[in-house]
Amino acid sequence: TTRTPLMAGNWKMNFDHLQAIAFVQKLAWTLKDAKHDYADVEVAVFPPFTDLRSVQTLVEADKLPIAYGGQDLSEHDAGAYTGEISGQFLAALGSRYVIVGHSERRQYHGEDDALLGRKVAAAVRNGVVPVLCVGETAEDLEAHGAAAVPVQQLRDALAAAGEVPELVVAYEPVWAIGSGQAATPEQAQTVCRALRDELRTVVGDEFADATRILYGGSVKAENIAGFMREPDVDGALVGGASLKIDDFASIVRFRS
Ligand code: G2H
Repeated sequence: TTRTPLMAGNWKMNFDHLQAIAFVQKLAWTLKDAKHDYADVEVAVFPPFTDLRSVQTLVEADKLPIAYGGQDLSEHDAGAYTGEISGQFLAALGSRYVIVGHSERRQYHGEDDALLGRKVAAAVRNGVVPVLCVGETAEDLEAHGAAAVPVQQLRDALAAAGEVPELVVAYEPVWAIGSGQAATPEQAQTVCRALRDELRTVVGDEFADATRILYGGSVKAENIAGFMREPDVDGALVGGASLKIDDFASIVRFRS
């Protein structure tokens, strides 16, 4: 890739704020010892909302080269929406990114592409970069092949979003998530390429060439290098392996 790789840890519902501080501190130490190995890699973590203030305090106090953000956000900025967290609040805590449309939100909370487009717009409105997740289920794969559904999801979300100055896309085949069965680098490349072509058509060449497209789904220290050799894979969204310091640090240092 000619783009700066992004290695993102999606903690899902793991680590309270004390565990979060301990983890980020230790991650920073581990990476500092190997600074030359990851000089050109951007590292981001996505803790639960209740950890974000603690992570911000630590990152700002020690000037750690670690970005962070929320795992979701409301389509609204404020108001009578019990239980929701807005892009405004995430921005106020220094969040650089926010995950939008993770398959677990699509599956367990019924989030559809129109809603996700409005969430992308809410992130943009507040100066937070959306990490839009797309991906096909095993049934989609069987019925339509790998790329059709993720490309359609991207198209529909962008149509509902309006103007998006900066975006990260995460391709996460649902059948590969938490299953231990990752896609092959070739499969990931095929879909990431199709997603970039879609950005080229809908937004334009400059935007398509600048946008990081990540692979996610059972990424581990052992398989990251293979994905990163593909020209259209610009990083990873890592779940399980992002909760273990050594595994996540090895993923960040995929070049060594
Ligand atoms: C996909 C991924 C992180 P895992 O959900 O977003 O999780 O790496 O555990 O498959």
